[in-house]
Amino acid sequence: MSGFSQKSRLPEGAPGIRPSQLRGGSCAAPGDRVETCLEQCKIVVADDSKIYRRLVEEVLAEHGYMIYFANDGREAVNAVADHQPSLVITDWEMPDTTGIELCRKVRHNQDSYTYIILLTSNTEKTQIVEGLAAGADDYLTKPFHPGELLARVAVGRRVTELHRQLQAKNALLEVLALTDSLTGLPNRRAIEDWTKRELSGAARYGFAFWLVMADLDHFKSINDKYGHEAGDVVIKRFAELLRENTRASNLCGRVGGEEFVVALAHVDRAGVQTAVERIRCGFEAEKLTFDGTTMRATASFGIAGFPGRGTPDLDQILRDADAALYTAKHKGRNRIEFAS
Ligand code: GH3
Ligand code: MG
Ligand code: MG
Ligand code: MG
Repeated sequence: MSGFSQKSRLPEGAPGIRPSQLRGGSCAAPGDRVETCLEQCKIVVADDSKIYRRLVEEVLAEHGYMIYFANDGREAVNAVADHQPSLVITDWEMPDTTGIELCRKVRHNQDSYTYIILLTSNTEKTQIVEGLAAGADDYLTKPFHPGELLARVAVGRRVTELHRQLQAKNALLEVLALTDSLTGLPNRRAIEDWTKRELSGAARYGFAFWLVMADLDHFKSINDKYGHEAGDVVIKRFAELLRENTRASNLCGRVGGEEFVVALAHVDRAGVQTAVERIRCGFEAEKLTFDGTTMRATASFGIAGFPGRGTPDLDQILRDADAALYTAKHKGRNRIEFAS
């Protein structure tokens, strides 16, 4: 997109990866979706045979797995949805479904990767191929060897752990890619995405939308006089002020350098003027301190809007806000100008 002209650097202050949950408690006999609670690796065991549920439990429970039992397909689907297990160990034939059908359902619904092991008395290769094609990761034939079950579960656990780490890192990267590192505000890309969405909403539902371009005044001289770090302090404080004065339905961000954008919706011209004037006055009144030195700074603002009628043109709105900002600078800075 053309309008927002500067680039922000890569961010550092984004939310951390969610730690996996730890749970504890007492163990229960195999049966109706009983929780056998040891540590955090959750396994749903779906089998209509009580004997096999018990056999699986005997192998896994003492190795710290948290087991949820399901007697049939419906219970298994619910248990997977409720507990988001790392693994599902499923029987091939159950009263209301097949292990293959369960594989398909788990694959279809899942938010995070679940490793599926088919446990079957069926040694027919064609059926095993069918199971793997339906989404199973592995299979074991009944009667199973306890050590082999444990080993295959451990493989599954490693695979899901890797999947989940990757997923968490991707989520973090997504946040980082939209965050400005110095201020923690949304960056240029995030603002672009948001304003495009918001502007099309404004056109569809007929509400007003405003873009405010803000630029710190004589900022180069602040850097020259007090140093770059002091300049950063000023930028961060301005960002905080924007955040403090931005309602949940609006957005503010740093487009780069000492330039910021505020986007406001559902407000008239007088409302925008009041909101921006509050920011301008607040910043002007700030005593900014760095290394024991007190500094003062001001900012200029250019505002352009979409009235909620006609076809919006984001690039034009940005050009208009930029031009208004230029006028504010030209007229002496520390002031607000609306696009003509
Ligand atoms: P005007 O009132 O016309 O906007 O003047 P100005 O000095 O603010 O504008 P100019 O574009 O000449 O200078 C902007 C300065 O902002 C130059 C650049 O070094 C500085 N700058 C850009 N990004 C950062 C940053 O992340 N930290 C600091 N400390 N300075 C920055
Ligand atoms: Mg069965
Ligand atoms: Mg500038
Ligand atoms: Mg400036």
